[in-house]
Amino acid sequence: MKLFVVISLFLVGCSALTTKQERRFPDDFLFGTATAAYQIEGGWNADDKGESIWDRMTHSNPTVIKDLSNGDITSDTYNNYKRDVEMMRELGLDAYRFSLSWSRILPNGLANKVSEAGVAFYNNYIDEMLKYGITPMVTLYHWDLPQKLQDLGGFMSPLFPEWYEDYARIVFELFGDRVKHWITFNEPREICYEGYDWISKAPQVNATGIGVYRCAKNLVMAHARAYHAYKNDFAPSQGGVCGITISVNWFGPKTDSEEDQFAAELKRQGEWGLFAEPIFSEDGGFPKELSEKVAQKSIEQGYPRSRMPEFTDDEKAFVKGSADFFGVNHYSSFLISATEDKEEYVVPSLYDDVDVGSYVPGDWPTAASSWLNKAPDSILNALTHLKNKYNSPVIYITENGWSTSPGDGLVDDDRISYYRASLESALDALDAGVNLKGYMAWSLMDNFEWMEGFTERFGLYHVDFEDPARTRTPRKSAFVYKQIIKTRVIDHEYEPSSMTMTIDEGH
Ligand code: GBH
Repeated sequence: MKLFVVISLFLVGCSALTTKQERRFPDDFLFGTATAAYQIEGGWNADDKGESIWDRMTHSNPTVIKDLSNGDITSDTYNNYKRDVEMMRELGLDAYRFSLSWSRILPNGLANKVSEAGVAFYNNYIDEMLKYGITPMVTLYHWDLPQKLQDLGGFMSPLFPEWYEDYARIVFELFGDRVKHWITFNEPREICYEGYDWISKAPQVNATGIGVYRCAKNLVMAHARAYHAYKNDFAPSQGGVCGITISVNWFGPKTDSEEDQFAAELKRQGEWGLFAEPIFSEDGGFPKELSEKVAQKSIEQGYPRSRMPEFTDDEKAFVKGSADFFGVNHYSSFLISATEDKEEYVVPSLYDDVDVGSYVPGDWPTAASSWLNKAPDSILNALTHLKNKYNSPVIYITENGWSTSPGDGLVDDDRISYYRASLESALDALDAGVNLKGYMAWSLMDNFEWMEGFTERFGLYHVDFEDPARTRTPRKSAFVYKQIIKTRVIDHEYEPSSMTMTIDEGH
């Protein structure tokens, strides 16, 4: 009898193990890491590279960056790209997401002059990845607008979609024989809201309550122009896909009340609906409830018309469906209230238009970045919402990661626990039928964290910014991520046996 109990316990144990092992990521799931040009490249004026809005802002107004730093050299990928690819091989990555610096390719921003040196740099980087079977996933725009285009109005200019299409065509032509995954823009909300409304990032144009919506429309039109250019003139011969990356954090209602549920919906519309709705929804155009609210407030505030522009029917039709996939940058969750947790918002502004409160429960761990928390079911909630709302689009998680402080060392157990929780949540999303095809960890290595400079670290690899060689050293999380990629399973017990990195056979 005793033996029987022992044996059946053993069997139960085994089957629990097998069920656990059945929670595997599919073999064709793309595991990667992500970076962005201005954050890692350096070489800010190498060869004939043109000035970007981040070069201009950090040089002319250095105190806006927390540690007075800038991206002039940063991780110096411009001189270290082979080491970067070696790190990708060490991790066993399937894919690598990075962005192109527009003014490195077109020093004037406009298409009259292409930089040979700039193109050579990206050719070398891409070819080095392909040599080792790593799939490049390329973002055309990750925030570093050529300053010359800013001088002409940047995202406020009605000409912006035209400039962007010209740039996109050049890039597809140059690299499309080898690059099959294109992302037009990284995080429109951050571009438009933080650049033209809340002015927390370059170009810091104070057009609050107006700039964000104007930018949103121009950006979405630019995206659609690049998408159609690709589908009509490049995809037939090159055979790739083109999408957009939007920051989709999760905003749920703080209580079950109808007011809070509506508040959460308004918040989602203001955070990412502005960009997702015109592209992915059935109806097209800006989100309905938010549009109505902005129109009404605008009139009350004495404006002759809504501060939010409209899309014509032709424009709606042109933009609708203009993405082969939805790129999701996901970091945090927030609970939204119609009445509580509100702050004083500038009038007019996107936040004042949305006019809700945002709350983070005390038991959700927070990273070195104030806005970054570890919430239960964060990815599952965000992705199932997108699936239901937008008819099951193909989704890539194009960023997800955790920040630590510079002194925190190489043993980053909090980051590991965040990654494991995120990936469990991604598996839950797969189980729920979300069409999720890949996951890019932010970030391959420490880099210039925008307004926070080098005071927040996101890397699987530590970068020594004091060292002219910018030596890269794997953190513990690098070994854990590597193991997950290799086995396609999240083993919560796994501990690396040493901190020495090697390249596995076949990579
Ligand atoms: C991503 O943005 C970016 O794409 C990437 O370049 C960046 O390095 C990475 O995240 C990590 O930050 O401090 O309260 O003013 C994520 C979305 C939106 C997060 C703006 C930081 C600033 C909020 N980001 N937010 S606050």
